[in-house]
Amino acid sequence: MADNTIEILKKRLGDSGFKKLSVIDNPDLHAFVAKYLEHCNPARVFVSDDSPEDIKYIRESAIKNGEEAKLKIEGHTVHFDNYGDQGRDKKNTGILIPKGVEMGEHIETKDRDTALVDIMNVLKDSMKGKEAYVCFFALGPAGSEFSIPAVQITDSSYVAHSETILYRPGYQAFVKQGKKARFFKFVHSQGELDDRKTCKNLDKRRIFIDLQEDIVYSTNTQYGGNTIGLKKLAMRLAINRGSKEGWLTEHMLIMGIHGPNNRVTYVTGAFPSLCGKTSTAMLDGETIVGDDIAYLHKKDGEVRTVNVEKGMFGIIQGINSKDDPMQWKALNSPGEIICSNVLVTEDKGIHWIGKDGEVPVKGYNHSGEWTKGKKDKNDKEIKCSHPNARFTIALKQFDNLDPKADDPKGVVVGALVYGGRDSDTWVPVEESFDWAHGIITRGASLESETTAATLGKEGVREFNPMSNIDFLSIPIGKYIQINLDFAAGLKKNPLIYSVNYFLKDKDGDFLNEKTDKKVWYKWIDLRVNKEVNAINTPTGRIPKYDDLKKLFKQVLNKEYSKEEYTRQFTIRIPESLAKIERIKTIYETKIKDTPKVLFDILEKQKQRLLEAQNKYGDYIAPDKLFTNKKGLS
Ligand code: SPV
Ligand code: MN
Repeated sequence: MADNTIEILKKRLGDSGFKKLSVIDNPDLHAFVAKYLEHCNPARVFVSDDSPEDIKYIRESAIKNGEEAKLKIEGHTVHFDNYGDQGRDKKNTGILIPKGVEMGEHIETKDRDTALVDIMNVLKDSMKGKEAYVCFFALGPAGSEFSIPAVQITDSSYVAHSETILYRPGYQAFVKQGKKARFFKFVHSQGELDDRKTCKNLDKRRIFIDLQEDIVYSTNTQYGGNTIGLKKLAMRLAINRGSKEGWLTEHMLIMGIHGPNNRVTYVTGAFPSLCGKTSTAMLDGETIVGDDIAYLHKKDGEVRTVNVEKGMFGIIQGINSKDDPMQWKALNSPGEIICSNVLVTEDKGIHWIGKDGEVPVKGYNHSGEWTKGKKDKNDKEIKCSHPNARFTIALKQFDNLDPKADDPKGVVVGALVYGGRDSDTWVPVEESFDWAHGIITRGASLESETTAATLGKEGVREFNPMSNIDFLSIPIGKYIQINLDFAAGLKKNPLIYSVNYFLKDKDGDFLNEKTDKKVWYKWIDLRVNKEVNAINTPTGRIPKYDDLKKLFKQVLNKEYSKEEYTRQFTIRIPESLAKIERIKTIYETKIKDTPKVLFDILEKQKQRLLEAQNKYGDYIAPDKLFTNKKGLS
């Protein structure tokens, strides 16, 4: 350790903290911690070595500091973010880039030199009078080749507490790896707080990602997506690192589908926020590995994946006893859970939009004291909870955790699924012809309609390749090329699917029930294991009616009619053509480094659609395509 680093650390950490840090033989780590503690100037510093006492200290600090309050059920707490700090702040989140580097218009960037000066100004003395926490985590399972060590400095006990629930402990990995640790670094300060312990200076909110130093800075915000370093902030660093090393970081759930004879097929799924990602990962009868972030590596000719996390930062809106029995049970049982931005009633119970039972007439929520009908400054009604209200829970609290969730080797990926909120184009489930066709026509063409949870008009389609657009730290064209190249050298490519849980008929009614998705995944398992045929369409391969009928009966005990099937699986040619035009235009006009093959694949799809349109008209029922064995694959 350099002399001045030792001096600073001794002064800042005290004996016990200094000892914990010096056990780790990594001068870069020491210099990093010393630099930001000296600059942010907290009154005290707590270093966690992941011991049960240290974890307990962090948990209790959140209550003592007033960032969390205890609820009626043992182990449950509530945390509030400021009324204007309820989601990811896309505008003030930026990748720092040196002059001359371009990321394209979809990726928010800031000039690196200017931003670093700015952030250091904002961070100066930002922790004054407060306690800072220095915590170590692993992104990925312990002892895994996939895993990346990470250190978090934060003055928020809520952030530190959330991370102890969501991520695997990392202190031992730092000790073991010493100088060899190639770690990510996160500096977070919530800045000044108001009486409610929420951020006061939202105008100074910044989330800056410095790829050069693998550091993310976050200030004047508390909302988890902006502050929990290991979540969406680490994702940007990991996408950049993986792009240089040949592996992928995806906004994907990982789940085990349980097929015949105790077979388990692992599937990953990418969905934009609020499009059913967590509810898919939690499908009953199946097992969850993860619900948000996956690292995918190639190993011995196979694709393997791990969950970067060990917990869930789940949306609480809409959780009810019928549709989400496992989350419901956890939310009604003792255990460690942080609920954020929900309604707290006098008896320390909670309520949220879509919970079973009557909405209470009053309570306390993200807007302060609340009574039914309360309006905000813009005359907008404040619901009992925020649509993006969340609950933070360790996956081990669920009975459906997959036994391989912590396997350092990860699980073998049988299929990748892409889905968005799409009212009129994609059928409920469809297989791609091959890897490149799937990456281009599913992943790279993913769109999702905006919901009430985001500001602005509802139902507007937004382009969101691989559901990863908010987290990209490399240009989109390059990212797509890396996805295409990922299949090189594989012995057997995972199959690629699109799913659509939101398809509507002409009257605007949903064509499927929420639970129907169970059947799509069982069908995917059968396809991956080559147990059923599928019908060729101009856009891919769809299930045969007989197979679905059988699965609906087996899985949901439901009579699935031919009429329902035809309505759901009719190929919509005008909508499919319009989608190709929209996607092509974006890649042509807005993305400079689009791989040429993207246009080739879209063009071929267009030609197939036009041919089919000529032959059968605008809307093609599956029966027309499946007249003989020739229509099957
Ligand atoms: C998402 O919005 O995709 C989330 C929550 O998983 S956040 O942490 O805000 O990104
Ligand atoms: Mn997410």
